[in-house]
Amino acid sequence: MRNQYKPEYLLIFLIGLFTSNLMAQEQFNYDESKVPDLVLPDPYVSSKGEIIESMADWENIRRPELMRFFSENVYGSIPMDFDEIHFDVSTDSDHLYKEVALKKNVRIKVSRKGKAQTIKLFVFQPLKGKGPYPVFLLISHRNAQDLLEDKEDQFFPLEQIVSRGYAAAIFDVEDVSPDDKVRFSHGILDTLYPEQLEMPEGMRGLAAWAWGAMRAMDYFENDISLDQNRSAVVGHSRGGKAALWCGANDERWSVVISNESGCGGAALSRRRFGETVKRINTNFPYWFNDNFKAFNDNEDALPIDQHLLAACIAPRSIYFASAIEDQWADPKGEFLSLKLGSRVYSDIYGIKVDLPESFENHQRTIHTNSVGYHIREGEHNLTLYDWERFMDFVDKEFLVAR
Ligand code: GTR
Repeated sequence: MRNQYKPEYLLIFLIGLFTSNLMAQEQFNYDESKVPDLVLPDPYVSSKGEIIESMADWENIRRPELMRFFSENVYGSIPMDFDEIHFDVSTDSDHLYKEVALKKNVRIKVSRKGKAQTIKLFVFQPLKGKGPYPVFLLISHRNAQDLLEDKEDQFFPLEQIVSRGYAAAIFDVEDVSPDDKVRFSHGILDTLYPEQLEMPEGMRGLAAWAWGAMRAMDYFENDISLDQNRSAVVGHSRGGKAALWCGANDERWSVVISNESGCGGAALSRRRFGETVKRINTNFPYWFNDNFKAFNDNEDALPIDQHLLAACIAPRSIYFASAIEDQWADPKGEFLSLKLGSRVYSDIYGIKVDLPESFENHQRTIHTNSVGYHIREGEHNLTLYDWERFMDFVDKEFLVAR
């Protein structure tokens, strides 16, 4: 039979062409031998060529410049101004964890220029022991209510956290900036800071989540049973990127914990391994500011790399965690970033940081002064295993007796 032209053949052909093109573009490197040599910005040379030698040089010249570079080119700066903040607190005695914790439902209402946004913060405070309790705050991109109703899920193992003498707090990013390409502005960006949306260097989703964590910290400062001076901000993956930006901006956090945050978080952007800047900007254009798009396939032009974000958190404590099967997040790039960034802890602040020279792709935990790290077996996730390591580290940092 003679081959007849049918319009659907053309359609199938076009779909085939489109998907094969897409697949050809979507090549991500997982081969260590194909990673080019890394040339990274030097923490100790400013953009004007000044040599950074002292704590004063770091704090007055280099750190402010790096924070500006991250603001302008990556995350957007976090607006600090609002007119009013109000905390409406009710305690809840009938909940799943009532044997071990007092639950506080906090509604944080922030107003600016006649408009307001309310964030729900849940705080679980140990029933035993004596306050003020040190706090772990989780920036949650998973539905907080669901997590609190599911005892099996250990993404936020509040029973274990509370039983170790910590308060466990959580808010859902949905209340601040929904984790959605279309709806992301339907939170503080539309209500409180609409001018940010007009600015290519403005705040977008991740910086908004960091802003939300800062408002939780405002609450901790107002609750006498919580110890805001011993507080840790934790995030997993996209939440871990936000935790890092929050911790770098807000010096009230004494510990900053980033779990498997990968590209645009803990991992070095210049290392060609796993997720790329272009891919993250394409899939999640609302996480970073518009200027970051200029670095798609152009990471070497960035005035920073992610090790310098870790450095900006110094001398406060920092923790990176990776998972061996989470190659998309580039565990080696996360380790190297911590290793290189933590030089500032020792060189500038005189803290003896003892991380191994090289990355090893097997399960291990290293808790050194002010800097913690672990890599575990398994996939991309936040698990009880991770939390137990975080708590061991934070116990040591806060000297909490168990
Ligand atoms: C992925 C994204 C990663 C990471 C992850 C997550 O799809 O590519 O950068 O953030 O989502 O948040 O679980």
